[in-house]
Amino acid sequence: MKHALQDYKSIISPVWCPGCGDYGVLTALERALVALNIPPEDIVSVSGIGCSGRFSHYLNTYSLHGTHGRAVPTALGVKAANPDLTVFAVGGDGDGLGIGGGHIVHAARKNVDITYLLMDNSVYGLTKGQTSPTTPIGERTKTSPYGAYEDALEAIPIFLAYDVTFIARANGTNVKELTEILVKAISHKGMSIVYILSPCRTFPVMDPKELRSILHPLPEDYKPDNKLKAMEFAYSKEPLYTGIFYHIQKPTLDDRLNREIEKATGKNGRKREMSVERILNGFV
Ligand SMILES: Cc1ncc(C[n+]2csc(CCOP(=O)(O)OP(=O)(O)O)c2C)c(N)n1
Ligand code: SF4
Repeated sequence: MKHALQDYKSIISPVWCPGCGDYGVLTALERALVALNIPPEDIVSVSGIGCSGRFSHYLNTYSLHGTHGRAVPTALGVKAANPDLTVFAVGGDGDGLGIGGGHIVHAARKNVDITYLLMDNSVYGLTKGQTSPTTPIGERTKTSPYGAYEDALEAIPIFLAYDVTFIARANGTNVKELTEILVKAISHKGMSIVYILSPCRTFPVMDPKELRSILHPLPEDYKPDNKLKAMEFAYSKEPLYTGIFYHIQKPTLDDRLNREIEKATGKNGRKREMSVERILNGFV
């Protein structure tokens, strides 16, 4: 059956402010799902807390709106339990790089096959405009009235150091480019992070026009298999590159777990059958 855009649209309408960058991200993800024709019932979207954390309500898929900073480990658990599902983790820079920052490295070490949409607006939007881990130094916010005094975190070099197997940066307002990147990220076998610049309109830190003027796609001959080259391009501020910085293959968490199950039981781990009934019977 061929799925249409309407199949992925939730009956709940987004309550984001008019002009919020998150609208573009939702549209791009819906288009990517149409392109890949993944049945909505085979998808789970797990989100953290924040304006971007509302995302999971707005997709007509199974969804889990979890706790602040825990989208990645929760999505990891979902994928480990049922590897046939397409699993998304979704959240903001506060959720993913502040309170939840410690989780990314461990998901990366396992190379769990999830797609993480990290929507960065360089501010805490939901709680009304506090400084976030990616607020540029000197920027005035509600909690930094004299300008942010900490260094902003460099997300892409950190993901590279963690050896996340698919790393991309995209502009949330460029729906065409983001859709193309999401199709590749979802198709990738292993952990993918799509780091999306998604400006907040109500507590603006990034000016969308200024942002567009410095953004540039990675060069056409750029090859995403060289981590040192990727680091060099990731640190560039002007231009600020968009596209796929890094893309390599490694065993996924599912591959690793299956190997362990085979070692322990001598049976093909992929054929493990799990059901609530079976687990409960184990206690009888
Ligand atoms: C444990 C915990 N601490 C703090 C909060 C308050 N809180 C809710 S959302 C949020 C930050 C959201 O910022 P971000 O992740 O950047 O998302 P945005 O709203 O900008 O999309 C905070 C601090 C919370 N809900 N739970
Ligand atoms: S406060 Fe900012 S991030 Fe939140 S919905 Fe409004 S524009 Fe979007």
